[in-house]
Amino acid sequence: MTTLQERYETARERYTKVGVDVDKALEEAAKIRLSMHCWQGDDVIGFDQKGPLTGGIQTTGNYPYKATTPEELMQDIEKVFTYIPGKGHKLNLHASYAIFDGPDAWVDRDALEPRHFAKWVDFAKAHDLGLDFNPTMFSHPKANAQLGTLSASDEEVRQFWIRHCIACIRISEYFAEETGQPCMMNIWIPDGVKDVPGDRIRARKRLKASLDQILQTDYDQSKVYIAVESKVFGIGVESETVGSHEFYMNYANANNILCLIDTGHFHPTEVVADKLSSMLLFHDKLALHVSRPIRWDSDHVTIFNDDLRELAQQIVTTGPEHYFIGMDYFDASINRIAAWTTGMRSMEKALLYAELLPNEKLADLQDAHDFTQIQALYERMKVLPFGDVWDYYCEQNGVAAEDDWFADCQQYEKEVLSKRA
Ligand code: RNT
Ligand code: ZN
Repeated sequence: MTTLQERYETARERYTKVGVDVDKALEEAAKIRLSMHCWQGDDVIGFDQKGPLTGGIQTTGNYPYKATTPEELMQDIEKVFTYIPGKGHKLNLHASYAIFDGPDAWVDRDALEPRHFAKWVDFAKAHDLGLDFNPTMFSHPKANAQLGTLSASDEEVRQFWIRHCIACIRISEYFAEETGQPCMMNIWIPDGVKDVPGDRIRARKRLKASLDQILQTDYDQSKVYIAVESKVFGIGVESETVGSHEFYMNYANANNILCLIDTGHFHPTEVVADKLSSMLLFHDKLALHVSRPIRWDSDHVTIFNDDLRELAQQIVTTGPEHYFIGMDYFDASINRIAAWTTGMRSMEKALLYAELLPNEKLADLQDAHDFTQIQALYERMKVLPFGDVWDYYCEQNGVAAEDDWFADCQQYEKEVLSKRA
């Protein structure tokens, strides 16, 4: 049997022949940090309310053993991170994951404070994680997509969500101070219209005014990066989304905040990877939600497919330091730990794959109009022994190789998950 070291050496020789420095690729890939979303673990429910998931997003499936307490969710997150190569990753929290000490401690979302997230900060510190954050403007009595949140015509509702976002800025600042790393705070609202709208401008004007009011809050821009996330449509709001891509791209440009591109939020024939190089010419930083759209759903678990590889190649060639790479998918029909892991590892794979491409050479060939060679080279790269380099990378980073993580995950289901009440 050949050892992993031998497999790696052989692979490295093949890559070297194409002009790729494999050791450097491994080093670069390991520096790229991902922000893992907490919400795959409990089907986007959170701890501050008992109602269903609303806001035009949906989890489908009834796989048992979902985390229902902060302790269980933390335990699961801890497990997933043992399968993810690379250091210095982040955890992405939603406001709905506030932890209240006792039933009397509950406060509504406009009154949330840093102390409601102290346990998450302890968790992050214990695991060397950075933290990102999101106001939660869905799954709440005051959050109805058609009636609107930050774009609501009901002034009381609109001001409630403005207060919520400002509270979230304070919490994001607290995260940055405690972890010593900047916190990206992403604003996504479900607001939209199911059928042909009677008007398209008023709600957008109100959304703009709401964001302006939120941004009037003083905050340290070197610690908190505020982003706005667009969407093409949601379930039940198919005809118009108030926070469209044009709306937010312009808003982010005019106000020097970040635009967040969710790869599941565009028309299916759009190549989302193609957007990054253009966006970065006008911004130093760009935020991403990496997801996988299928027909009506924008949030399938990411897999190592062409779209993901192309996205990763754009991240790598434009400079990973410019990105906040967050993952955003949720599947309730399969083991959630495995879903989380597959999604995260597929992103890691795609980034490593991209680092292993002869990107300089491909760019030169493009300038030289040698389209024939570009095509042939891409096809050649696809059959190089990437799996051997990947396994080596996993071993180097102290995580299970591809053959091994799933058995361990099954063991976790047997020993931990299945014993949950
Ligand atoms: C919904 C958006 C949003 C959410 C999370 C839970 O379509 O993608 O980012 O998925 O905030
Ligand atoms: Zn998203």
